[in-house]
Amino acid sequence: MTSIYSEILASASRGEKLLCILIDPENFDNNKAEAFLKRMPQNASYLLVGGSTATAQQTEQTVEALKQHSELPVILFPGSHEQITEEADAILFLSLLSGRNPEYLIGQQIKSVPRLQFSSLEILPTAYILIDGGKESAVQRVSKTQPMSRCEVNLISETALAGEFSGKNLVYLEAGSGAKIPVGAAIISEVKKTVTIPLIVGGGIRSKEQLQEAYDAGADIVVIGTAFEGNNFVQL
Ligand code: 1GP
Repeated sequence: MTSIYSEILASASRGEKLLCILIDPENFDNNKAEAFLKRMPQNASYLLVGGSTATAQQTEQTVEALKQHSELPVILFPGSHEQITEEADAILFLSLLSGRNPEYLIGQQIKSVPRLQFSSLEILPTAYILIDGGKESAVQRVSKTQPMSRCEVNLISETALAGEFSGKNLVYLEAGSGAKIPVGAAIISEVKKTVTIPLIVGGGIRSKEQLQEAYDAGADIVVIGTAFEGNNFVQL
C-alpha cells in the first residue's frame, strides 16, 4: 500500500493541492457523520481528527464513525498523547517548535511511545509552528506558549528549516483554530522558498478566496475545520 507521506510528496511534486477536513471529536456528533461527510467538498484528500482537549474515547468513536461512512484516510492531529487510536491510518507526530515548552517539544511525544511503538499507524514527523492569528488560540492556552509574531517572517522560516534539519517530514503553519487572521501569504511564500518538505497551512480559513490565497502562496495542504462546523458551513 502506498504510504500517505509518499502520496503527499507525489502531489506536492506535481503541484497538486490537497485539502484536509479537520474534525474535533469534542464538538462532533458521531450520529451525523454520514450527513456531515456528504456536504463536505468532494475533492478533500484526508480527514484530520483531533482537538486540544478531546478524550481518548471521543477520538476513537469519532474515527470509527467517520470510517463507517468514508473511504478517506484518517490522520490523527492529537492535542495530547491520549488521542491515539489504531482505528486511524496515520498520525501527525507534532513538535511545537514555535514554543519553548519541553512538554510539547518532546514530553508528549515520549508519553505517546507505548501506544505508537507497536502500532500500525503511519507516523508523520511534523514541525508545528503557531503564528499569531489575532486571538488567543487553544494551542496557545493548552501548551502555555506564545505564538510567533506575524512580523517575524525570517524567524518563522528559520524555525521551519530547523524542523526540516531535525528530520521532520512536514511543516504545519498554524494560526489556531478559529483564528481571526489566517497565516499570511508573505509568511507562507517565504517558508515555501526555504524548506523542501511539504507545507501544511491552517487556522481561520473560511472562504474560497482565502483557500486559494494560501495555495497560491505555496501551501501544499490546507486544513479547514471551523468553517465546516455547524449549520453555516462554507461551500468551497
Ligand atoms: C486548526 O489549522 C486548523 O488547528 C484549522 O483551523 O478550525 O480555523 O479551520 P480552523
